[in-house]
Amino acid sequence: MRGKFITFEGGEGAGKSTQITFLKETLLAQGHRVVQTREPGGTKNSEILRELILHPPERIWSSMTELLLHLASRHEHIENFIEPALQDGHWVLCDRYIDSTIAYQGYGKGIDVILIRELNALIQHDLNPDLTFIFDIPVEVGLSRAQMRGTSDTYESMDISFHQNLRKGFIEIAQNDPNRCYIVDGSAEIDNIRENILKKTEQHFGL
Ligand code: Z5A
Repeated sequence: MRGKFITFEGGEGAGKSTQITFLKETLLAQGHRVVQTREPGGTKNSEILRELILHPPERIWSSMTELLLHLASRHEHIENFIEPALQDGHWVLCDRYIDSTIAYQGYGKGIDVILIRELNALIQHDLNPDLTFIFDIPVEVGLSRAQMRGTSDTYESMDISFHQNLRKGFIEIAQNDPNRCYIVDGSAEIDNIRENILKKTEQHFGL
């Protein structure tokens, strides 16, 4: 049987990586086959693109180049990891996917969202997530969590209005697709978020 595809989305430091690991462990303990992955990245080739995107060697990418690099990374990831894993019956839990492209390159960098969706359709085909958790958190809280990690990338150094636009973008994406997207309060206690996500997953898939 084909596996399920769940994505985790949101701004910086919202707690996605923490929760994706919890959900993976719970699903594995329930006897499901589960793989965890991320974008940009997820395959050896895509991880090389990730490094280029997040740490440009010379100066920041033009917005269009950056968009195309994200799409190239996704195409590799879908063809060589996500789609084969789903066909093999694995649940695929993915840290970021198309909604990040709409939020970061569209709402954040100002590229036309319709154009992004059209270009993405060329490489994504019909592979839409079955369920998406969108983590919402005040920008200052998320950024301070991310900064405490001590590493920085091209997005974390953008100004506050960029991050506010992202937050707005993610909320609008969720509101426009309520059957797929579920908003998670990223500022809640870690254990509460974990229970909430598990409950929603069980409800959504009738587990
Ligand atoms: N990007 C893009 O522009 N376009 C695209 O199409 C795609 C991506 C796919 C990837 O970075 C970047 O690529 C991303 C968007 C862009 N922007 N950036 N930067 P990334 O994957 O390396 O970074 P990230 O996704 O933002 O990860 P993050 O900053 O690590 O955030 P997180 O995974 O959501 O959070 P976390 O690591 O689980 O938690 C952060 C810290 O907070 C950590 O110390 C936790 O212990 C703590 N934490 C977590 N939850 C809580 C709660 N509930 N309370 C208190 N503390 C907590």
